[in-house]
Amino acid sequence: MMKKFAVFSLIMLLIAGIAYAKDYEVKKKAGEYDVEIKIDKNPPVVGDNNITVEIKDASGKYVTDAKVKVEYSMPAMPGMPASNYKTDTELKGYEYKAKMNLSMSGAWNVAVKITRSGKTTTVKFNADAH
Ligand SMILES: [Cu+2]
Repeated sequence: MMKKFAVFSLIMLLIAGIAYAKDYEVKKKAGEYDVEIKIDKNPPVVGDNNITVEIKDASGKYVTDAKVKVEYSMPAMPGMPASNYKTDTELKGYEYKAKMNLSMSGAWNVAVKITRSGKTTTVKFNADAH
């Protein structure tokens, strides 16, 4: 009985693992929010990447009245000045969507800025573009 359950769990984990592998995902707690960020390319690519942000408040409800911006940058490196980009997101249902154009391969610093009632909460993560 236990063994069967263990095998079943392992299979479910494998399926979940495969399902998760398709998007680049970042889940973070930021202030009072649970933020889930997905990039449709995994790994992110040089060129256009679609980024989706989902925000839930402390009670688990989707937040749809925030202003969400995505900033992405790469520090200066030999032969390349620092690059800084900023884009607004558009709310579709409960997902904030934007397009990120990564101009070169390497490590990008991404900051998702959530502004609501005059207060800004930032979620930072790295995206390694290939
Ligand atoms: Cu660079």
